[in-house]
Amino acid sequence: MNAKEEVRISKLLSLVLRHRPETLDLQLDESGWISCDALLKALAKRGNVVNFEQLRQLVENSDKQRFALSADGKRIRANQGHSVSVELELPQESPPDRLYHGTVERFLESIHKRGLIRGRRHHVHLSQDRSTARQVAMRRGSPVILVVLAKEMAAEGYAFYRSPNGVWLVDEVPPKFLQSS
Ligand code: HQG
Repeated sequence: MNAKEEVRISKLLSLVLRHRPETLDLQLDESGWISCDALLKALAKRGNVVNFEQLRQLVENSDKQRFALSADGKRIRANQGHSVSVELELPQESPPDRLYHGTVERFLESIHKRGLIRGRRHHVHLSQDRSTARQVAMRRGSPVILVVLAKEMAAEGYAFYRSPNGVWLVDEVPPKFLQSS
């Protein structure tokens, strides 16, 4: 697959593995996994002929490590970002002092009132560093970076999870734990 083709298939996989498995007549198990075999067959049925080695490379090359293969290589799932109900069973981890969230000006008023909310996703996504947060925000416009007082939140009992691709996940961030940078 060339790079353009890989991006196209990666976008299709994000749709199927996070949001709409029914697009390819597929079902995820309760932890979000699906058999690679079933996935490749369903893709081929719709004219996207991909072999296992190409799929393995796509998982490996994914800029944000969006997908994971099971240890035996038989199953695949999205690392995070789901809107369908899945239990990722991610380990709870102690966050660093500060985490970052990239957003845009037009959301700030609401964020100051309600804090960060997860919307359609399972969690609010936080970044380990400012530059990653900036990239996340740039999908929507001119970036505004918010500092999250992660350690203070954890001390008050909020659970933090870390996805294998380094994204930090929390259920919410109340306004008192947010600072402008
Ligand atoms: C905003 C991409 C109003 C929030 C990225 C964000 C990331 C509020 C938007 C991953 C709000 C939600 C996630 C409130 C939060 N009022 N707006 N109270 N609370 N928001 O896409 O963090 O390419 O669901 O600031 O790289 O932007 O999908 O979350 O702007 O890792 O792999 O509501 O998605 O990765 O947007 O991005 P999203 P996000 P992928």
